[in-house]
Amino acid sequence: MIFFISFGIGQTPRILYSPEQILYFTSFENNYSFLRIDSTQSSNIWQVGKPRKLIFDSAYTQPFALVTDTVNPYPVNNRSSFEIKLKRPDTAFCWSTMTLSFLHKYETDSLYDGGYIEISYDGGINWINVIEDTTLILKNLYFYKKSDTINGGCAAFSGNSKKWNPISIIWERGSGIAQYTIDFVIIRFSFVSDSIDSGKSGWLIDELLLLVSNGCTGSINELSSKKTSKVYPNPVINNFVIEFENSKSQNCQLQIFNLLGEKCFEKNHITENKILLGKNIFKFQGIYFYRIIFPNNITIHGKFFIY
Ligand SMILES: [Ca+2]
Ligand SMILES: [Ca+2]
Repeated sequence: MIFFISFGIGQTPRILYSPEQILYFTSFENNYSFLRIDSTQSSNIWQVGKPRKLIFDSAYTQPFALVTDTVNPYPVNNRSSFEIKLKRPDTAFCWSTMTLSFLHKYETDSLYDGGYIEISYDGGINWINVIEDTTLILKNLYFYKKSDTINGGCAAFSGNSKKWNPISIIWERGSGIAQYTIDFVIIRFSFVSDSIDSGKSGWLIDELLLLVSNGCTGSINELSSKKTSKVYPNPVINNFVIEFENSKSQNCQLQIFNLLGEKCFEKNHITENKILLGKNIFKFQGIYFYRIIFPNNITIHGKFFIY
C-alpha cells in the first residue's frame, strides 16, 4: 500500500478545457492535485514552491514550480518520486492517443545523478522507462537516450540543461496503450543521486500537461475518414504553418484557444489548405488548441506548443 502526502488516493484529476480530449494541466500555481508525491520515500525532496536556489532562481510561470527542494541542493543517496495516475476516458471504449509534455531544467552530476520517467500499465507492479517503451513516440530532441545512463544503469536526464527545455512524449493511437483494456496507467518521475555530494540543484519542472484523447468512440471507418491537419514546425519557435485537408477550397474558419478555453485568435474566409501564423499572436509559452470549422460544420482539431 502506498500513501501519498498532501493528496488523497484515487482523487479524480481536475479536468480543464480541451476540445474532444481529457486534459490534465498545471503550472503549479494551483490545481496540481492530480500529482502524488510518494511519501513512502522517507527523504522525498519534491516540493511545489518558489525556487530560490543559485541556478534555479525562478519558475517558468511565476511564482511556483515543482522542484527537488525549493532552497537546498539535492542530498546524497536520494530517491524521490512523484506519480500521475491517468484514467481511461469514461466515454471511450479503449485508450487512444496520450500526450505528456512539460518544461524543465536540470543540474546534476552528469551520468551519476539525474531524473527519469517511467510508465506502468499494470497498476504499479511493473515499470518501463519511457525510453524503453516501444509504444510511444518521442517528439523532441531534448529527451535522454538509452545510452544516457546514470548511477544504477538507468537512462535519465543528467548534466546541465542550462535553459528551459520543452519535452513531449506521445503514445499514439493504434499502438501501445490502445491495445490495453486497463482502466488507468501511472506515470512516475524519479530523481536519484549517488553518494557524492556536489551541491547541485537537481530537477525543476513547470507547465506540466497530460492529454488523453477519447478518439476511440467512433468506428474504425469514421476515424480513418476524418480530415487531418498538421502544424510545423512544432514546437513553434517563430512563424509556423497549420496545414489541413481542403481539396475543394471550402470556406473555413480557424479558431485558436489557450488552455483555459479563451479564444486567442480567429480567422475567417480561409479557402487555402495552409495558414501561416506568427508566434507574436500569442502572449505566453505553452500549449494551444486550434479548431478549423468547415461550412458543413465538420471540424478538425489539433494542438501546438509555443516555445
Ligand atoms: Ca509555474
Ligand atoms: Ca552526486
